Amino acid sequence: MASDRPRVLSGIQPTAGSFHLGNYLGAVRQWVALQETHDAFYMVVDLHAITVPQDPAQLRANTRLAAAQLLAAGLDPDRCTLFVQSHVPEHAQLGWVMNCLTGFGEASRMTQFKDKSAKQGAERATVGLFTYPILQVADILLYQANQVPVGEDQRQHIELTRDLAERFNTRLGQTFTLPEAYILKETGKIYDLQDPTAKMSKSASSPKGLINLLDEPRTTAKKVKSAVTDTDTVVRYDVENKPGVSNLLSIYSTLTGETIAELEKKYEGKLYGALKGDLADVMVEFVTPFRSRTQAYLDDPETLDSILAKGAEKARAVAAETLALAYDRVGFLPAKH
Ligand code: AQP
Repeated sequence: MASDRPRVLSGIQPTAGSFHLGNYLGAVRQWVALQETHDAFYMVVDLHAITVPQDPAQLRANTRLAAAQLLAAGLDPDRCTLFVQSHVPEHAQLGWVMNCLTGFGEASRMTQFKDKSAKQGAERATVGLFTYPILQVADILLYQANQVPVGEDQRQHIELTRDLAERFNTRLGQTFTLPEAYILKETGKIYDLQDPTAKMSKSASSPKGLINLLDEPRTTAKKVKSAVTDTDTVVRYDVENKPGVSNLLSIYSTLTGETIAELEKKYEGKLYGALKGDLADVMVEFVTPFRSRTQAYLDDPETLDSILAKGAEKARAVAAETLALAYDRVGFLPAKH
């Protein structure tokens, strides 16, 4: 594997059965493209998943399902390293070191924690949920990643990663690469189809605005056709005044490669129904083969597990080297084997 390429690292949680359109357009689609130009490490972040309660059998199934969806989306194990986070114990090990470098106030400012803990009641939130951004810092630094392809909601965590890497390097000597967020303007935030000012999210209050890629295509088409727009009739990209239509245009444009300007022209003089109907067709065309490719990987769990085993081995080789350096810098006495 070429190692003179810049490195990317990213992860996705196995917390819902299906990926949603926000996960795909905000992150996974970029992962697929970046494996061609970068030394790419992608993982299913099961350690992050248990920051909220998980049924063990379901978590195992969802971990395989997440890997199957990543492969179905186009990740190629010969072009990237695909693995499961818990298969590489160095994540938790470096996570602890980074915990000890993070200020309590600094961690308290993470808006994702505030949002997520508010949803489930702050009292019930786990300490793991509070510190998950710091585990994410370790995830990224272990691979000396240059770029981290994620959605807009993760920007603050990449900033935290840079801050902690810099702090560690300054106090203990140059150890970690400072990563940059790789966030596309057009798809960094995909919005809920029923509430186009809120992020599309698996924990939205209603499933109507959430497009799950593994849903029945009929359901998907229906959700697109009943997307909330506005009382105006002009198909125009204007996030401020027409968030619903703008969201549909972003999704349409990304999936088909047609520019927003081309789409505005195409729907000139037409009603929103025409835009929604066509986008529903585009979505169905996209999800139908995605669903069958995912199923094909699930039908062959041995191949899937062996892809993940090879990925973990490759990931560990890199992670172990970084952890050893970090442990040495911290001053841990080396273990004699
Ligand atoms: N709406 C979105 N638009 C763009 N990118 C998004 N991502 C998530 N939602 C959007 C990006 O997807 C990647 C994986 O995120 P995750 O592992 O946090 O997946 P999730 O738990 O399914 O994401 P949710 O739905 O956002 O979870 P909750 O409801 O728990 O908050 C990340 O790169 C993320 O930015």
